[in-house]
Amino acid sequence: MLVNKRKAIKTSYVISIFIAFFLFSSQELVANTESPTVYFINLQNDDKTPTTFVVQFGLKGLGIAPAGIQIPGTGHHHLLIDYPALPNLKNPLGANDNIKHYGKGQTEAVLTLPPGKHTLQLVLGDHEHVPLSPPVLSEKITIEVSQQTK
Ligand SMILES: [Cu+2]
Repeated sequence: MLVNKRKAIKTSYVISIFIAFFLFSSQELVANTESPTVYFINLQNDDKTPTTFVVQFGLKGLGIAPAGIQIPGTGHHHLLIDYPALPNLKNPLGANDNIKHYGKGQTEAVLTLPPGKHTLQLVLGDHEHVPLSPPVLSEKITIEVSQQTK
């Protein structure tokens, strides 16, 4: 009888370890499946900036790799400046005044923009500059740039 009781305790102990392990691993799963996010660290919507200013790029849930280097779960930053809507997210992003590539893996940039309102949005692209699928886009923010006063 005592042996059976001990066996029952041992079994329930083993079961609770399994349950704890299962709970732990399912929490890990939740953490890993949280969708990646890209965001501006030092700017938010309606901020005012001088004509030359620093923009810091934040990224959660993915890594940064330079353009041309293919590592799963990584990409590099692209900044859309005054881009009317969204570029075609299936093709490599172009490079012009409205789309800046940070293909060395930069996580910040110094911008100089003319006074007035401008929109900024981050897009993470893969080693070939193609936006990730599903897309990893920041909020599109509007900033007001004004001439520095001395
Ligand atoms: Cu690129």
